[in-house]
Amino acid sequence: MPERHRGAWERATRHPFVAGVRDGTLTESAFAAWLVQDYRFVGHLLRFQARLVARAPRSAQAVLAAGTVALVDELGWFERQVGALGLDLDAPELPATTAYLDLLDRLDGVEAPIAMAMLWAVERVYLDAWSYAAPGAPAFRDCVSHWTTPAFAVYVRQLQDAADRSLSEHVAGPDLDTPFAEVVAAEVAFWDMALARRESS
Ligand code: HMH
Repeated sequence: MPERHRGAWERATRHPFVAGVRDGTLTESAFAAWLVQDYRFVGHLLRFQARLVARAPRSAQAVLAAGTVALVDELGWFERQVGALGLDLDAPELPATTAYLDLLDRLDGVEAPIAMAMLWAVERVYLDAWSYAAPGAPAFRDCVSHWTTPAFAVYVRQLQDAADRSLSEHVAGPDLDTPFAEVVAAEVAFWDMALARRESS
């Protein structure tokens, strides 16, 4: 799938935000804006994924349920990061965040195997983006290692396998390109949003 959308995938996974994490040129305020908005995103992703567990094929339940528990832990991780930097978790939701949450809500209404494939895309884009940033400038290393641990890579692979399996068993001739392009565009807009906040937040 990333191969068929090479240009867009690179814009999402080698975005200037991620390049700034890598070389240390990312401003603290852009990072702070991203952290607070991503906390909201993960909170919504948890709800999306919990509903997906409930409607997924039997063979996909284990990986989705384990991932759901991991998202609960991840919210705690965000709270610790945000607390350490003294940021406000109640900062307003920005438009690119709202647009991405709306996309998750739409994916909540598509067949479960397609929604699973899109969940894989959401996670894979982070694996690739943070891997591109690795090891990252010292200030951002904690984040980089969070999304580049071998366990996260294994999870992303398991999601892919589970999505492939349920697509082949349950959906004939799915259009994955349209929702995939939407996910990747939402990722680019999310990074753009954080970078645009570099002076103001
Ligand atoms: C915007 N995309 C965004 N945030 C995340 N935390 C992930 C993907 C991966 O969970």
